[in-house]
Amino acid sequence: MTGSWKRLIVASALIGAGAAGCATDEMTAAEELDAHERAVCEFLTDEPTELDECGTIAPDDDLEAYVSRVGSPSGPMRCSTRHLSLDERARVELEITQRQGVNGGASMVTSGTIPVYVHVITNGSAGNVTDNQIAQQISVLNAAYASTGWQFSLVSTDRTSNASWYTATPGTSAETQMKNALRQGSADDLNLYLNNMGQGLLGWATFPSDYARSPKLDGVVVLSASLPGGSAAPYNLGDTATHEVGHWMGLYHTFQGGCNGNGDYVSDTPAEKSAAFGCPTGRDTCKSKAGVDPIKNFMDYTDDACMNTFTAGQDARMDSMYTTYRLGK
Ligand SMILES: [Ca+2]
Ligand SMILES: [Ca+2]
Ligand SMILES: [Ca+2]
Ligand SMILES: [Zn+2]
Repeated sequence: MTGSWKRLIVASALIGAGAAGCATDEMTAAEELDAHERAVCEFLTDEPTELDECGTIAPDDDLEAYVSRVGSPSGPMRCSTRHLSLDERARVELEITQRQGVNGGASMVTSGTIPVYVHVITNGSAGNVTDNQIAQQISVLNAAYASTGWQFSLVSTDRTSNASWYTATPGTSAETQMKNALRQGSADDLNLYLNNMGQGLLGWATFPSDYARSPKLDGVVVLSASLPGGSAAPYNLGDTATHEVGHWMGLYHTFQGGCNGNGDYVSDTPAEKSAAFGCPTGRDTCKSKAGVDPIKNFMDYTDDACMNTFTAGQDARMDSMYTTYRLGK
């Protein structure tokens, strides 16, 4: 989609499949995982300093071997929500700080029930998730967000057969057409699209700070098969939606920015160098920073059965983001 990933694909095409096969044979499982983590890290950011930190996760030749064999971001790739640039992050921090200054922050909203409009996209035969699965998905969201004060209430479900929207990915004209046609409500309404985006992706979301610029694009898209009872094991307990709604509420990945800088701008989530996969208990990728990696956090990349936590700091950030960018907008 952007930057480094595309460049890597081009490089791997030049290397050719034969060379890749030799290199792959020499990689251990641990090296393979490191290479995958670096590929994900580079996929999600264009920031030069953060790309440099991605480069410390795995050596260049391991990454080249990995990409030349895999060919595109595949395997576990929880979400393709892009990391905001450092300039954009700075703007968001300024805007939410200014909002907190209004009436001493007295009008900050800390809880509420968010209306949900569900848009089921099929290709005519596949993708027709049931009303029961959608009800279960809303229940999963409400359980996950219970500690934050935020809850979700289904308003309506519509169903559309469209082969192009069924495989829509972020940044495409299919995404724009789908959302222009189907989006309901305003900034404080959640639009949840269910499709089969492909490319090994599970979902993507827009941030609250994107709303003013692109109101029609606002919302969350998740893989139909990630709903409770879907086929995307180990990502079929409904926490892809939990994770993507976290972005929609203003949260970044716990591993954003790696070990340095502001990370996810939440003080009670320990810094994490790269996305975690599976459920690696005790993982500690930022040894110089306090705490083990927050692998159970909904904003990491671990399996649905592994993630079960939003922190108090994340709750406060969601409250602040909602108040600044969504409330009454
Ligand atoms: Ca709250
Ligand atoms: Ca943090
Ligand atoms: Ca640590
Ligand atoms: Zn994400």
